[in-house]
Amino acid sequence: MEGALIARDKVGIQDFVLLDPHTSESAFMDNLRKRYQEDLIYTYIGTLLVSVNPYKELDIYTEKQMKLYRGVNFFELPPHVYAIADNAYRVMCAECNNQFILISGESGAGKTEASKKILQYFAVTCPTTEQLQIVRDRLLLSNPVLEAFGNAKTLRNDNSSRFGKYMDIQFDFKGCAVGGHILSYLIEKSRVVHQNRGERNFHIFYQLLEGGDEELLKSLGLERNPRKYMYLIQGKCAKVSSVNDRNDWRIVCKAFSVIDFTEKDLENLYGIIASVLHLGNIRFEEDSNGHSIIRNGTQIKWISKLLGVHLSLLQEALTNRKIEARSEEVLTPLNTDLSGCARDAVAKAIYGRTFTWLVNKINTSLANKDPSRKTVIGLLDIYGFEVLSTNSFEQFCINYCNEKLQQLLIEMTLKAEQEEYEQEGIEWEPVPYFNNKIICELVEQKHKGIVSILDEECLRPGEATDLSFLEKLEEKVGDHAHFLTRKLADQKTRKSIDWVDFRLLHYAGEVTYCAVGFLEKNNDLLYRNLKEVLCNSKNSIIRECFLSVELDNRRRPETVATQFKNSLTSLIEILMSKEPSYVRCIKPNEDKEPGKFNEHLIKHQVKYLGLMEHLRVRRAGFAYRRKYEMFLQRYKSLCPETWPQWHGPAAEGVERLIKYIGYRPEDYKLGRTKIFIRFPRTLFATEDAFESKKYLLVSRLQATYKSML
Ligand code: AOV
Ligand code: MG
Repeated sequence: MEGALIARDKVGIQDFVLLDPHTSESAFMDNLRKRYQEDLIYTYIGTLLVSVNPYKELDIYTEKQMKLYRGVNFFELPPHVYAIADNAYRVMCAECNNQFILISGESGAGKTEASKKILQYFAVTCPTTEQLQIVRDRLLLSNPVLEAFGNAKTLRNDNSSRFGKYMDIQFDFKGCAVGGHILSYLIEKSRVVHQNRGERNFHIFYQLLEGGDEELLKSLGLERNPRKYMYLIQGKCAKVSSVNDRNDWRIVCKAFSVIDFTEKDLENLYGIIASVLHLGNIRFEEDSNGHSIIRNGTQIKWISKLLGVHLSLLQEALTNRKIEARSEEVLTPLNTDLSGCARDAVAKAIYGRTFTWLVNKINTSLANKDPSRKTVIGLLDIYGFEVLSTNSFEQFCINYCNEKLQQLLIEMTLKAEQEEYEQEGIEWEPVPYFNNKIICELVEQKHKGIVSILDEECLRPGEATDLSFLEKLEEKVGDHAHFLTRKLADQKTRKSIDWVDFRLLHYAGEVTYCAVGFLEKNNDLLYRNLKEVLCNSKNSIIRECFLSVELDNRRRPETVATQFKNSLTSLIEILMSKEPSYVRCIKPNEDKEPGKFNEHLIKHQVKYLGLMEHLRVRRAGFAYRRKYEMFLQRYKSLCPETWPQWHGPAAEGVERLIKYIGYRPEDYKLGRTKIFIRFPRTLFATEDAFESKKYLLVSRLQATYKSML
């Protein structure tokens, strides 16, 4: 029975658990390197998958490969992201529970690619019906749409996700994919108006200019050359060799039609994309009083036409601020700088809200109306940890999000696992690990954390500044071991920190954040008169995005950081209620090139991802555990003594059962309420016997266990 034995790869070892028990970090690295050089990018640590980005197309994602992994036990084939997907699917079907696959790793490590491969795997291998084909297509095609609007070229990754995405794929009791639902997290809106050198705006702008036909561009008042648009030229790299904008445009258009966008939806949507580009080209100049006026009327006319908003009101709103004093409304003229800020705020607001509209639209098209029993597999693909030369509010949010996921992983693996052994009375030598909870608390603690301090400063308009925020931080969290500013730093490190910076020691390394812009980005305010203009838009997407109730609501909206913090808290709750599988992605080099295994960079990731600790816990621990009752209920047919019914205590029944089928003492331990099984293969062999019509096969099973001795 080959299935029960762990296949050896040509090169290296495919499960780190099988390396020498005293595996050092260098042996770990050796195995990873040897495999990587042979294009074996996947390796297990027990049931966790480690993946190293190959930066080239491999022929391991064919339909044939997918079918190979379908319904096959985990360790029978070389490690693969398909095996993780298939395992989650099978457990979901067998135990009727919800699963999730958490994919983590830093920017460019391969998370989005892995999540797409998993989705494709389900689309190809799950049973389906003719009616359900459309769901399948929509699930697959939701990706190119969201990537067009939510991904961009950064220095770290040519297709970097600039939003977080959690997707539930819903299955019916037959295992068919019947629907889906997407939650999106904080899109990096600031990119719409500003890009760092070497980076681009969101893909969709370039796709439209490159791929849209003449007539469409003409109707939108656009020129084909992206260099004509201020919002597209700041990074100085409109073209990227690895990205084919024209082709991607075609795919996005196809996706629009499959996802059920109407002609009108598309007209409105294109109008919005074009309006953002026109907005970027609006220039202001001063009149004789120092008040700003719009220099050239062409762009604003196009915007008024495309968004269906009143031309003179829009003009007025971009150059004046309306303040309500008692019951009177007073218009205060803006200077050119403030007008520029108002213009950028509109561009960011309409883009950000349109993105949310898109996600809702996709969700409507993926919604499954059948209320019958469903289980889900959740796929989490967020923006990875990133350190840029200048890190701002966006990096702070992204890195905090990564910090939270690392915490979830620790809670669900290293910590929970070790606590369970203790509770169950299993002898256990604790494995020490770094718990990043302390950093999460530094950011999110009520009243005392960075987000609360930032919010407090945002409540003092006119008085607070980014610098006063920094001072408050020094005052309140200055003694925290993971926090540093120039004032607090010692002589040696002082030079590398600017006066406007603060530094956090994240689980994945130090990041220096520039506090400039934190208050404004956290407040994310749009002048009231601009909102009014948009609320009266004739473009129905804009009207749906800017509801007039917002104008009546006098309460202060939640700040961006607090909204993000709350949405992450509920995400963690969603995940905690499901059974996890993990994919840990590693980025092999900074050059996005195949074949380059940068020891230093990879070792750093192995360290901060906690892979050695995970290995230690896995090796000393147990791969599977089941409550005695559940284990007995499932496998009782394998032993005449427990079949058809065992009347004594479940623990005793389990003991008889495993003795009968021949488990060796070192394969398992009996805890207070559960049986712990050391290696997956033991459980798989048991499961195989169960599946193959029970105790007819027990004798073969017994022989298998003997052969393992
Ligand atoms: P990320 O999602 O982890 O970064 P991606 O999944 O976008 O990273 O991967 C970055 C690039 O690496 C892709 O565009 C591919 O060119 C290449 N790549 C990754 N995985 C594979 C694979 N399995 N096979 C071939 N090429 C691959 V970020 O979204 O930046 O955190 O915010
Ligand atoms: Mg990504």
